[in-house]
This record gives sequence, C-alpha cells and structure tokens, in this order.
Amino acid sequence: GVLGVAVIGTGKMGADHVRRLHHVISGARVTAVVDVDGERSKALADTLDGCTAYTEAAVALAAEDVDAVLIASPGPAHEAALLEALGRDLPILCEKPLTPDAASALRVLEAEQRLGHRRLQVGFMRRYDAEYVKLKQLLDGGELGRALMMHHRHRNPSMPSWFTTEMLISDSVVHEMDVTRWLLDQEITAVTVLKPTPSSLAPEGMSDPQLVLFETESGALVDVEIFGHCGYGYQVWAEAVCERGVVGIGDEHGPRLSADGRWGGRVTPDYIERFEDAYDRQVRAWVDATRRGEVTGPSAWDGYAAAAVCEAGVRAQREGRRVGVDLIERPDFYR
Ligand code: NAD
Ligand code: ISE
Repeated sequence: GVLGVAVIGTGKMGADHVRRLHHVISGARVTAVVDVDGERSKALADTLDGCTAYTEAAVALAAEDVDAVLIASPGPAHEAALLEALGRDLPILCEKPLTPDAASALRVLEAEQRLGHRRLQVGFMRRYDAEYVKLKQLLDGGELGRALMMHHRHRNPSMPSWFTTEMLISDSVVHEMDVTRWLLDQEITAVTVLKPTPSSLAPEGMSDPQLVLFETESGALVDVEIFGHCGYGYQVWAEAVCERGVVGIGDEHGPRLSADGRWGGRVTPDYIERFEDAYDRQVRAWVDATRRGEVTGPSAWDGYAAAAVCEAGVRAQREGRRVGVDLIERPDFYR
C-alpha cells in the first residue's frame, strides 16, 4: 500500500521533502509533520490532506498511519529522533549529517544492529546526482587506473546566520567526505585544514573560505575548497586525477550561451536547484526500497565514518595540525 511518512523538522529541507513526497513521488504520502515550532508544522499540515501536525516525534511515531520516518531536523537533534524511530523498528531516511560526532553516530549504529536488520538510509544525496554517478562509473570502469588525487570545490553564496566555522566542516565538507569515500571506495585516514585570511564578506569571526586536505587508505590526496560566502551562486565541482586520465564534473550545469560578443552561463542559486534531481532520486529510491521491504543507499556505517572524519576535521581546524581519523573496525553487519 501507500507508505505513510512522518517528516520530522519542517524547515527548508523538511518542507521541500514534504512537497517532493506529495507532488513528485508516487507510493508515499505525508501523514505526520513534526516540528518544535508548532505553528510551522501546523501551517504545513493544513496544506495537506490527512496530515497531522505534532511537536513531539515520540507522539507522532506512535501514530497508526506512520509507517516510515524522514528526519530533517538540525544535525544535533538527529540522534534522539533516530533512536526513537529505531526503537519502533521504522524505516528511516535521515538528512546528513547522521549525527554531529562519532560517539553519537556509534550509538545509532549499535541501536540498528540490535534490531538485527538495516533500517536506516543517510541523506548523502550526491550519490544520486547524475554527474557524480557518471564519475563513479568511470572510476569503477578501471580504464583510468588508480585515482591519485581529487580536487573538490564547494561554494555557497551565503550561509544562515547560525552557521559556524566548525559547521563548514561538519555540515558542508561532510558531503565531500562521503563522496570521496564512495567514489574511491576506501576510508579517509587523516585530515588537515588550512585557513587563508578570511573574506571580508564572511561574518565577523568566521574563517571562510578554508582548504581541507584528506589522505586516504590507498595514499590518494584529496583537497576541498569550502567557501560559505562566495556571493555569486552555488557551485560544486569535482575532479579525479588518475594514472591514465583526468575526469571532472561540475562545469556542465549549462546551458552555455554565446551572444553579443560574449560567452557564459548561469550559476545555480542554491543546493535546492543544483541537486533537485538528486533529492528526487534519493527519496524515490528510499520509498521504493521501503515498499519492497529493503534498505539501500548510504548506510549508518557511511554516516558514522563521515562523522569520524568530521571530528578529525574539526580538531585539525582548531589545532592547526594534521589529525588522524579514528574508526572502529567495520562490523560484518555493514559489509
Ligand atoms: P532549518 O533550520 O531550515 O529547519 C530545521 C527545522 O527543524 C526547523 O523548523 C526547526 O524548528 C526544526 N527543529 C529543530 N529541532 C527540532 C526537533 N528536536 N524536533 C523537530 N523539529 C526540530 O534547517 P534545514 O536547512 O532544513 O536543515 C535540516 C537538515 O537538513 C539538517 O540535517 C541539514 O544538515 C540538512 N540539509 C541537507 C541538505 C542537503 O543538501 N542534503 C541541505 C540543507 C540542509
Ligand atoms: C547544507 O546543509 C547542505 O547540505 C548543502 O548541500 C551544502 O552545500 C551546504 O554547504 C550545507 O550547509
């Protein structure tokens, strides 16, 4: 039957996922919306047939018409919602980051393992973006040989007022941590963060932009430019330098126009537009798998591994030195 979904957190991403579940994807409907801001969830529920607004996740998840949970509250609120949903053995799609640090991510891994089956997909949606998927296919194909280096650029026009220097790592670069692990099919072993003189357009006290360097198990070097206040638009770019060729994505988000003696194109304004297709495919894959009784996509292990790299990254940023990543051995459950 149709999957009844509770959406926890009805801010920018939560509201967009509600729209997607209702208007883009078939097989699911939003039966509950939860937000600590009761007026916000109520206003959203009023626009949907058969949807109830709640202020507490525990109450919403006990409702009879809730079969699955999409978590889109801020990262620090994820652990409580995840443990509540896992306690009820409900299928979950949880926005990135799984949790903000490795210890809380481990508690989530343990709770899922206690169930004896996987229930959780993490919202690392770049794995569903058509350009990243092509890059992955080329790297997996083997003709290019081993990846020696990767270069990433991740630019946001601006960040919300509550955004911090640490969040540039734990909330933004977490995407490059996940795609790097996924594209190169190996773990990140160490992180270094370098900070140029900040842009005068960044908020007072924020170290923006930053240059982040990952080392990986096979000895590849991966750099990430993270820029939170580039001003001009939203751009994500990646290039893998391999033994027998170089492959990149990010420039083709066209169209490229030549007219009046100039050539150029438009830059997407935000992630909502740049990754619209990826969010759609991600949520569709989750709904379809859940209805088949399966769990696919990035796992809680991927969420934990990224959290461990974030933790090393935030320490590297604070202490101004290279910090090794501390990972537990991967449980067979996640192999
Ligand atoms: P937001 O601030 O716009 O919305 C968060 C909402 O959650 C707010 O309405 C807030 O009142 C509510 N909330 C706070 N604590 C809560 C709790 N304990 N229970 C229920 N509701 C609670 O934030 P956002 O930008 O929508 O981000 C939400 C999540 O989505 C974060 O995990 C963020 O990292 C992630 N995100 C992912 C992407 C992506 O590209 N995949 C992009 C942006 C944000
Ligand atoms: C935001 O939370 C996201 O997930 C976006 O995809 C990312 O580009 C941005 O930097 C994050 O803050």
